[in-house]
Formats: sequence, structure tokens, C-alpha cells
Amino acid sequence: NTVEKTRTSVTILGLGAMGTALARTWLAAGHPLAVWNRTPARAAVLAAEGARAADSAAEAVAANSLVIACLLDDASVDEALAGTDLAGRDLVNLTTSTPAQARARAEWARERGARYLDGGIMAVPPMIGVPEAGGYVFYSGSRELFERHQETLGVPVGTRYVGEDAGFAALYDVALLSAMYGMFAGAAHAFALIRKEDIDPASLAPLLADWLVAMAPSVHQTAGQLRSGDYTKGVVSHLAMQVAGMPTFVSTAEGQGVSPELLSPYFELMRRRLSEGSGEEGLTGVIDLLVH
Ligand code: FVH
Repeated sequence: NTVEKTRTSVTILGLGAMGTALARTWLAAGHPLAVWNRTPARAAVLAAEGARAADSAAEAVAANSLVIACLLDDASVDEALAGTDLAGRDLVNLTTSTPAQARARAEWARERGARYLDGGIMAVPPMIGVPEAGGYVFYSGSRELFERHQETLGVPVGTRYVGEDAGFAALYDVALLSAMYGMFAGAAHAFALIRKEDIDPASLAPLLADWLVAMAPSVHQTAGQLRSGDYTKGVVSHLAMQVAGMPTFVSTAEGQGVSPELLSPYFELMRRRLSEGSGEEGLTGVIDLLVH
């Protein structure tokens, strides 16, 4: 005597690696799905799995009020949605964009009579539909729209709403990914240092991973210092000490035949901050040098 729950119908525009992964989780969860892709073969694959393949983006948009766009970039959103009627639609744009593009897109959608939610995906396709993988999507824009569709949006991957400003999801997304690239750069330098030695990179990898995890909580101290304005609070590794240690890093790199070009820009900022008389601080003052 089970009561069937009605699943929200979803339209998805864009069936690349990410769009296809999202589409499959909605299909598996029993959501009626309309799909469109510029190259029809990709939609045909989903149609064979139970989706309704639309012949045009306009037809897909007309099919359902919840419309998800997961396209390559902001320009492709323009191209895909040109000629569609968005009036009364709930447009959720998961295409990676800048905060400015997201804000402009929210206004663009509003002018066309649509409600708008922007999303920044913090996951790669294999993490979609795998809750234990820890992926999620940042959402920003209409809170009412987010709350209305939270359950449906949470089917493929977790959801985190970060505010009414439509640009915030993109901003959080880029902030986290920027930190990730800094981490990748540091790891690249570390591997380069051992490259010519008889050291198995696989023996360095777990040490690196554990060290990065151990250092990661320092971001909480940084946040506390930025909030309070006291950049010396709780500091154990003073800037003056760290700058004094820089020649060791540069000489070691030179000795190993490794360019210090990934470290040098950061070291230069640390030196500049020290020259301003901030030797008792940690590294938080570098942030102020970056902000114009
Ligand atoms: N895949 C990933 O690891 C990352 C994870 C984090 C989030 N990103 C962003 O997600 C968006 C989609 O990424 P994707 O992985 O699905 O990308 P592709 O596999 O390259 O598929 C691109 C789709 O966009 C369509 N498309 C491209 N240009 C146009 C256009 N001018 N008009 C209409 N559609 C267009 C493309 O169609 P087709 O080439 O099959 O015809 C694909 O459907 C993206 O913003 C990532 O940054 C993914």
C-alpha cells in the first residue's frame, strides 16, 4: 500500500560529461527528464535510458518549468537559450561563470520573466550520484527558488546556498578552486625537488597529502585574524622567521635543478609585507597586498 511520490520534472540543457552524469541521477531517482544537447547523439544516449530527447532547446525549455543549464561557458548559454521562451521558467544555471557573468545572467533571466539560481559545481562527474564522495553545488540567487527545488537539486549531489547575490556561487566556486591551484602548485614544486633523486614519488605522495591536511586548518586562524584585524593573534611562525628561511628554499631548488618560479611570487609578497614592519605577523598580511 505504498504512496507514489510525484517527482519534479526536469529539463536539462547540455549533456557533456557533467550534464550526462546529472541527468542519469535524476532518471535513476524517477524524475521525468527532458534533455537537449547541441550534438543530438548525446541526447539519444539519454533517450535510450528513459529521457525525452527534445529536438531543440526551445522545445526542452517548453517541456518543464525547472530548467537546468550545464553548458561549456557563459557564451554557450547565450547560444543555447537564444530563441527560447523563458517566461515563467525556473532557470538553474550550473555552467561555470564569473560572478559578473552570473549577476548579468540573473538580470537577463529576470528580463525574460524567469526566476534564476546560479550554481557552482564542487564535484567532478564521477562524484555525481555518490553522496559519500562529498561533492556539492554552491547555489546563489533566488532563495525562494532554491527552497522550492532543494530536494530535486539535491538528488545528484549536495547543495549549499550561499546568498541572494547571484554572483556568490561563482565567487565561492572560484575561491575554492583558486586555493586548489595553489595547493597543486606547491605539490608540483615538491615533486620537482625529488625528481632527479632516487626517491619514489609514491613514497612522497602520502607524506605530502598528510602534511597538506595537517596545514589546512590554518585557514581558520587566517579568517579569525581577518575578522579581528589583529594579524598577530595566535601566530607561532612569525613572518620575520619565515622570510629568513626563504634562501634555504631557493638554494635547495637551485641545488636540485628546479626553477623556483612557482614559489617566488609568494615569497616576494612575504618580503614586501615584512618590509612594511610586520615581522610579528604570520602570513595574513599578504592578503592585503593582493587586494587593490
Ligand atoms: N567536468 C568537470 O570536471 C567539471 C567539474 C566542475 C564543473 N564543470 C563545469 O560544468 C560545465 C559543463 O562541463 P562538462 O564537463 O559537461 O563539459 P563538456 O563535457 O565539455 O560539455 C560541454 C557541453 O556544452 C555544450 N556546448 C558547448 N558549446 C556550446 C554552444 N555554443 N551551444 C550549445 N551547447 C554548447 C556541449 O555540447 P556538444 O559539444 O556536445 O554539442 C556539451 O553539452 C562547465 O561549465 C564546466 O566548467 C565541469
